[in-house]
Amino acid sequence: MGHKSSKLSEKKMKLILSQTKFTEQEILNWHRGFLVDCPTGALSRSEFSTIYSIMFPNGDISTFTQVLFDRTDINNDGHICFVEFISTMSVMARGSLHERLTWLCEIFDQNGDGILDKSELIDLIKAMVALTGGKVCQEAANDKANEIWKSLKKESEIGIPMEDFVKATKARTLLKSQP
Ligand SMILES: [Ca+2]
Ligand SMILES: [Ca+2]
Repeated sequence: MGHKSSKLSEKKMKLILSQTKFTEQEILNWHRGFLVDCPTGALSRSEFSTIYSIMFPNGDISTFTQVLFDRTDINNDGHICFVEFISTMSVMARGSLHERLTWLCEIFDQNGDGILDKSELIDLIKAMVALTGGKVCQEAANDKANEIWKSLKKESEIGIPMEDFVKATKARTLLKSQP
């Protein structure tokens, strides 16, 4: 207590409460854990990757963590502060299926055109497998991407519109009893 970075200011707490689905107590717990992993209060790219590789040990999610870092670092200063970190955790941990799928699509839509091209789709599938605890395999991700590509891409389009992907994946996930 008393150390500047060890306490969340009231202003920051208010901001986080308004931007996330966590309660005040949960935010304090996250903050405590964040400072253990990161006593300086700001995560570098490599610290961020390390945390995620511990959280998702089953696959190579380096592409995902790189993209996620860029996306989470909202003010672009090369570090993730607690407010940036907790906003991302809120979507990952508390978002609805629709919110999480949309968020993932937005992360992987690297050129921001609202359409998933083939390589964006493959990276997205690899991340989804890793995030659900599966083992990531390039070949299986390619096969899955081809299957989705065939079923969702219309003749006239250059890729798959994000909303079509979200809708189809949501329907499939809800229908399936096993992931
Ligand atoms: Ca930042
Ligand atoms: Ca795109």
